[in-house]
Amino acid sequence: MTLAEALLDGLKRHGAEEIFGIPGDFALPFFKVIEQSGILPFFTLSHEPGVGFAADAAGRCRGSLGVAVVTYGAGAFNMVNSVACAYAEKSPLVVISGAPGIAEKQGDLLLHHQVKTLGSQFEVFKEFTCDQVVLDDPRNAPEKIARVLRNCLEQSRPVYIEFPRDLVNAACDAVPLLEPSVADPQALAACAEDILTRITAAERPVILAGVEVRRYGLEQKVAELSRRLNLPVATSFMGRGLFSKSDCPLIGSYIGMAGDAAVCEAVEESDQLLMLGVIVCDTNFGVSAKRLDIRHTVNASDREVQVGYHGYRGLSLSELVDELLCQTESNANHATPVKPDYPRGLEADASPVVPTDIARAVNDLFDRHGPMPIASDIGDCLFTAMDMDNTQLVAPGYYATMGFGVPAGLGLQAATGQRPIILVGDGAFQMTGWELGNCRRYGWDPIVLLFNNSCWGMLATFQPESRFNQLDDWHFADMCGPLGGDGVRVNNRAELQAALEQAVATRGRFQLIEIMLAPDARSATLQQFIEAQGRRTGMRPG
Ligand code: S1T
Repeated sequence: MTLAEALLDGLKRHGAEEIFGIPGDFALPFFKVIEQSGILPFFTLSHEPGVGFAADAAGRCRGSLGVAVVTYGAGAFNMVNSVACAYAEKSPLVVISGAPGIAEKQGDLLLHHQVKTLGSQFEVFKEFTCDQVVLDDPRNAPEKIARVLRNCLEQSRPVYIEFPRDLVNAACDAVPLLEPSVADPQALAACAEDILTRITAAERPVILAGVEVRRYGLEQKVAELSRRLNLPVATSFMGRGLFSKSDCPLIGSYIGMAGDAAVCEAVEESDQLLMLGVIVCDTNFGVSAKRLDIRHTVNASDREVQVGYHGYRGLSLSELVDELLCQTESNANHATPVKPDYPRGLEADASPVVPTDIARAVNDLFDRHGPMPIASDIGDCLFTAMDMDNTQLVAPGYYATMGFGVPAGLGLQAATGQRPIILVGDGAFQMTGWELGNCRRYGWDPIVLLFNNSCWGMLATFQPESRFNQLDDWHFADMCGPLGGDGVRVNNRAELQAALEQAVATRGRFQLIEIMLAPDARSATLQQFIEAQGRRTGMRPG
């Protein structure tokens, strides 16, 4: 086989199911093989940030590799922010960049797309990928590809593969599957014992589950563990959407003082907090009422387990959860905690819409038609999502990049075949909303709920005196026809409910509902979040 075929076949055998990309001359030969070989389905989008977000989301919601293929320089650098997001939020994204051929590199001309040196791009991506390879020798390429893909999956972080264009058709062996890294069994047993002793001695133990639980496919196992140990489970803000399909004693999502008070109390008053795969960051712990007490905390993430003041290294979350299950017995008498009570029952009247109405309308819709997965951007739409039923959610809850929602929704539909709801603010829609124009070609039909408050609302909350946070009214709904979808603008609750029904009933075209909101209408969660952040940082909300 050729090096390009070996790479595609290796990606597939490591769990990739599709590719997102935008070609360029340094990547054209590889794109030709992608198309002609048909080894993996292939989708082109319009702008590299969207490519990165779509591939990231595809990997996130399937719990396997997402793949983004771009050209050298202008293409790859355009995707830097998306890859940074994937690194920060632990998403197994494979970045493949075309590159100048080995022969071309010998000449004395500067090559187009070259910035400083021909190695500059490699150095930039090295900073936020967990492993990298340049495929400059077909003889050792299979081993190197295998190493990089294994690290991508094991560390659940992006990796970078640079592919010189003159080696695409070089003869090459197949990519092997390497043995997984394994923890020291004695350390693993001791660590699990240590944790279980602490939980048995505690009065108010709680599990806080984060994104790694999804990344490593552990939802069912963690749910079983919580039943066995009779522990309530909260998710982190980033982990929202976990356990949507498992029978888990879930009490809600922990966002410190910004979120549900009962969840906040359960986590912060716990005398043994078992954090599984949580990103310990300011979106949850920065707004907590009190600091984490390390003495009463177990923190398992990034293949390390910190138990109080001592740590165990080289243990994956999967191995730890398996070992904890080995050391516990099933428990038919576990308590069922009170389920979170999300708002429902929208009054379909002529009142203007506020963000909580959108959550209410979506929950009512789920009651009538069944739950749908959600892709959300950052903005009040994500805080409003905390009032929606706990369905599958992909969102940049930690890195907080705008522009994620729309392309992530497309990635979600491509990867799972399920029709998603996309939540996005008007500011974020201005960045990557145009990727919706690619739906028609691929038959994607997401339902987009555009929160149009005609401003950068989160920023205006912090600094209301600044006029630059006001945005123009772009009338997004009017633009949908030529893009291949249907758009409708709604001004009140009755129109919102009718538009949602119409959207669900219309398949095969994307449906955009432009929900007009007053600039100062914000969800209670965002208001509390900004106030709590303000107390911490000294920035006072308006
Ligand atoms: N650029 C990018 C790519 N990501 C960002 N998060 C920002 C800038 C800063 C930023 C926010 S929130 C926000 C900006 C500009 C306003 C978002 O406006 P919109 O999408 O309309 O949503 P809403 O009106 O609900 O706020 C972050 C978090 O610092």
